[in-house]
Parts: sequence; C-alpha cells; structure tokens
Amino acid sequence: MHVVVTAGHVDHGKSALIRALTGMEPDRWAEEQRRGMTIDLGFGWLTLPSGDQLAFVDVPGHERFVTNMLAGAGPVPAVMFVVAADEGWMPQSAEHLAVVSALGIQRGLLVVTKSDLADPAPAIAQATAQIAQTALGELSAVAVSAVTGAGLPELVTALDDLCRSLPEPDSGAPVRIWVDRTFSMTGSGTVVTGTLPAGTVHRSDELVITPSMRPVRVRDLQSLGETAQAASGVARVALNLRGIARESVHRGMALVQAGRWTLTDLIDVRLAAQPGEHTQASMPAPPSRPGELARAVTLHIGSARVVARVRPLGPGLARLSLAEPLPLHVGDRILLRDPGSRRDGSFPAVAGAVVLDVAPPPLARRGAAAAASRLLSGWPDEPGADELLARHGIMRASTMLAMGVSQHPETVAGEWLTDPEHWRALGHQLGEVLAKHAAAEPLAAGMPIDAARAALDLPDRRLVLALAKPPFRVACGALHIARPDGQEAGADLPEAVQAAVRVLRADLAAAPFLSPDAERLRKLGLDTRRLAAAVRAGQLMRISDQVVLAPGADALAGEVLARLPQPFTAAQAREALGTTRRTAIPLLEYLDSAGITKRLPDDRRVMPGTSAVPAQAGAGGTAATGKAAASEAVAGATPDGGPAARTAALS
Ligand SMILES: Nc1nc2c(ncn2[C@@H]2O[C@H](COP(=O)(O)OP(=O)(O)OP(=O)(O)O)[C@@H](O)[C@H]2O)c(=O)[nH]1
Ligand SMILES: [Mg+2]
Repeated sequence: MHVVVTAGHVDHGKSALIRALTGMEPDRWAEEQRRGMTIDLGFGWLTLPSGDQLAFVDVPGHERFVTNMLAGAGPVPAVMFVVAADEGWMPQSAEHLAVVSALGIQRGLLVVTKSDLADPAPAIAQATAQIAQTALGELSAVAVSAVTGAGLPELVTALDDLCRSLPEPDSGAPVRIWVDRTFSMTGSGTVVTGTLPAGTVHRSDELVITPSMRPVRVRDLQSLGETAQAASGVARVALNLRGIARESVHRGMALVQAGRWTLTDLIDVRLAAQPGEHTQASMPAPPSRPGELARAVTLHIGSARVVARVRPLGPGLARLSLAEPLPLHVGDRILLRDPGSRRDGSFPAVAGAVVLDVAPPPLARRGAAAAASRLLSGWPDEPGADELLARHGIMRASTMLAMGVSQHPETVAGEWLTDPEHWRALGHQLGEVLAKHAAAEPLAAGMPIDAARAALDLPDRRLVLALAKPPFRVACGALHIARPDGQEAGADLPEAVQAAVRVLRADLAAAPFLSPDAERLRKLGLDTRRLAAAVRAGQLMRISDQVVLAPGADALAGEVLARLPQPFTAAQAREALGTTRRTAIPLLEYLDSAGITKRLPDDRRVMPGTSAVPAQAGAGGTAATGKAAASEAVAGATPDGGPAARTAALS
C-alpha cells in the first residue's frame, strides 16, 4: 500500500479530486458538507493499475485548520499538490508548500484542477517554479477536471508511477503510529486510526500508548476497510484496542513498540533550510538562524503538536523543551511553527528541523551551549552510535536502541557501550583514583569496587570490573594496582606499624607458637586494620581471627610435630609446640586444612606420609620437650639465627 497526502489552497478541488478518484467521501462531517469545505482529515483509497493500493489523506486548505493539515501530512511520505487552474498559486499554496517542505516530504505530483474553467498551463508553470525551489524539485504535472473527468486516467497513471518510485520502507522498523482519529464501535470498543510509516503491526500485538506508556493490545486490525492479520508501512491502519477507553485516546498520541522509542521532553535539533534557501535537493542546507526562531514555537511531528521553548545553541542549532513528552528518535524530522508570525495576515512561519539528540546532557557549565553547538554542528542529520557515544560517553545498548540506533560497536560490559576515547580516559582516571586511595588509606586492602565506581561516576560496577585490566587487578571485592616493582600499592607499612610488627616478630622468634594476646596487640597499637595490613604485607601470618604468628610458622610446626609419635593428641602437640590451648587448637586446625596434619576420627592427628605407628624411641618419655624441639626447629628455620639461638640457649 501507498499513502499520499493532498495539499493546496482552500477550495482548489482537493476533496473533489479524492471523490472523483476513489468514489469515497473525504468530507465526513455534516459541517463540512454544509460549508462545502474540509475542516478535518478525510480518507479514501483506490486500486492502481499496477494492483497496488493507494490511500489518500485529504487535508483542509483553509489556514485556520493548518494544524489538522499538519496532523494528516506528518507521517506521509508523498504529496499530491493541488492548484486550481482558474486561481493559480495562492497564499495557502505557499503555506502548504512550506509545510510539506519543512516536513521533509520529497516526493510528489502536481495536479492542476478545474482545467474545465481555465487554461491549466499558466498555473502549471507558476506552481512548478515555486515547488522546484524546495526539496520536492520539479514535479510531474497533470491537468484534470473533477467535473468533466478529463485528465483523471492520466492522473491515475501518474500516481501509479509516483508510488512505484517511492522507496520501500523497512518492514522491520520500530512501530510508531500517530493517532489521527479515534472512535468507538458498538461491541468492540476503542478504535484508532493512523498512518503506519514503517514497520509491521500484527493483530494481538502489545503496543504502548504515549505519553502514559500504558500497554494496549491490538484486538483487531483493519486496513482500508479490510480486516488483516498484519499491516506493514506505509499503510493506513485502524486498530481496535483492548485496555483503553476511547476518552483517554486523542489525536497526537502515538502507539509505539515498547522499548524502541525515547519518550522525551528535551531535544537538540538542527534547523533545516527554509523553502527558497536552497534550490537543489542535494544542496546542503545553509545554516539557519535559531535566533530568528521565537522563544516559544509549536512543534509538530506526526499528528502531535506541542509547545516548545527554544534555547539557541549556535548557528542552526537549538535545544527545545517540550511542554509534553513525545516518543522520538534521533534523525526524526519535526516541524516548528511560529504562531506569532501571523501579525500582518501572512502565513505562520514554519521551519523544518531534525532531531539530533533525544536525551541531551544538561547545559550546566558556562560555555556548555557553545560546546554543544561545536559538537553537534559536525553531526549528520541521522546520528549514529559513534556520534551518540562521543557525546554521552557511556550508554546502555537498549537506551541507544530506544534512541533509534540499532547498529553499534561491541559492549564493554553487560549491555554497556562506550566511546573508545572515553574508555581510555576512564582507565587513566582509575589509575589516578587508585593511587590516591592507596596514598590516603595505606592500610586498606585495595579500593572497594563500589568506591571506585562512585569516584569515576560510573553507573554500574561491572564497568569498573571491565576497566580492571592489568596493571589493575580485582581481589576480594577490591581493586588493586600493581607497581612497577611488582609490589602492590599499599604493601608498604607505615613506620609505626612496621615498628610494632618488629617487636612482635622478636617475641615470635623467641616463642614461635605463642601468639600475642589481645592485650599485647593493644599495647603495640596493632588494631584489626593494622594487623590486616601487616598480614597483607607478608609480615605476619594469620592462623585464625585471634591468632597471628610469624610467616612460616605452619611449616615450622609441621617439622616439630613430625618428630612426635604418630598419631598424637592435641595435648601432645600443644606441649611439643610449647604453646597454649588458645593457639594450639586453631593452629592444628590450620595445619589440618593446609594438609600438613591429618585429623583422625578419634581426634588424634598424624602427619600424612608417616605411618600411624607409635614411634619407638622416646615414645613415652618425650625427652625432647616441646620448647626445646621447637627452638631447635626455629634455629634451623630462621635465617639470621639470632633470636632463635638465644632462645635455645635460654631453654
Ligand atoms: N468546475 C470545477 N469545479 C471544481 C473542480 N474541482 C472542484 N470543484 C469545485 O470547487 C469547490 C471546492 O472544491 P473542494 O474539493 O471542496 O476543494 P478543497 O480543495 O477540498 O477545499 P478545502 O478542503 O476547503 O481546502 C467545490 O464547489 C467543487 O465542486 C473542477 O475540476 N472543476
Ligand atoms: Mg477539501
């Protein structure tokens, strides 16, 4: 199916033409019939010689109803521009041309009606010259009379040619149907109609209705009066909706596919060239002057119309705050009308614009508007992932999809997309943040991931994890950074801690299995954090929450215990190690878990690899008392031998 919208001055014969072509009555209202003029949108359709169906949206020509005209023309890709032979080019001809041009409609046909009343040639020449100044370029022209029927077969052929030359819209595109009519049908409830420009809507689809984003179900679907299972754009569709009362649906609302559109009341736009500002469709639009736009304009898109406050950003660029949110994509074409420009009875000034960003960052800092203008002036009319990421830095793929961009680079974590340059900068920033943290908190075991996330102002901790490539490392929920010497930042102990640890190490050299008690640690100023730092720095070995020993104490204990008759009891072990129950029990458990000792069902232990046979020599006597044995072992194990040798002497 194809959809074409009419345009042209009041009374030039638009509706008469639809009537003659389709046999349908576009002026549906009694008032329209009575006044002989179109007030609201009308519809009609025919089957072209090619077999394709063509639907018309007929619009009013009167300037008072220009908003209705806009609602009809908004989503339609092609125009049938009507000029009467007897009057020629008229004010609303120009107004409608400005609208069609601002909407970005680039395809069409010129029809000169009432050729039974006057020679159509001058009107054709005049209209062709005017229209050629817009992106529509030079249109084919057909002269007709709705009264005599002259020229109608040629018109049908020309319409068929036009339709076949129109680009085929993407049937997989996200659905957005701007509601242009609502009514209720007895027995089936709310029906809305609209032009589906692209994408496919199926019977029983769930869509959401803007701006409430309430879900609605398509109970029934009709296209050109026929029930259908599905319709693909371009199409006129009538949807029977479940889940919404007729009173809550109005023209200007849209039915959209969930998750595929951004409902926004703040957008950045680029003004398009005005009619007359360019002569060729291919010519780049000269920058418009947003300063010339009123502070408040009316924004039209599809059948919607909202008031928008204008903040100029720079040449041709502006930020618009909408009085009501609309479902938009970047690259959307909008029309801006300045209702104030009617003072001298001229037509409302209209300007086309393209939406560049549907979620622009706030302009908080001084110079932010100028910076935004510099950035946006380099953007194409249909921004892609690169542009959006360059501006937003980090985005969810779903956010980008809702902005209308489905092609994007690979995600860095979860569904997060990033701008490569921004990502590199974040890596640097992470290094700085970690270094600062290590300097401020030398005793901390790295920087908690959430703290790093907050410091970098990242929206998701998975991004921090994705950034944590070498030299960064994640361990125990914290981020660490390796220093060039391979040591970790924070491995150095502050001097006070180092001194306390030295005292403790001296104690432990004398009695390697006598863990310092809480009182001793308190006196040395070794609180939980400092103790943990010393353990991390490899200066102490944690056996349990309450027990710390010198590094290597586990191996040393193994050597002592290996000399005991196997298996041995905890009491025997305690005595051999020269320690108390408070240390012996956790130490034995530690050795069990390290595989140095093995606990038997009767709670005795053996050293794996030794047979569980009581040792022959010294089995009963335990001549080598724990302390002596331990000290010998220490003497053997301690490289400097000093304190250990002294201990041996003392025992
Ligand atoms: N003689 C003659 N009269 C025509 C022709 N086409 C339309 N008319 C008459 O012109 C008048 C206006 O026609 P409409 O079709 O209502 O014009 P319109 O462009 O739809 O007008 P609006 O919708 O109000 O903008 C009617 O009285 C028509 O009968 C034609 O080809 N020849
Ligand atoms: Mg009409």
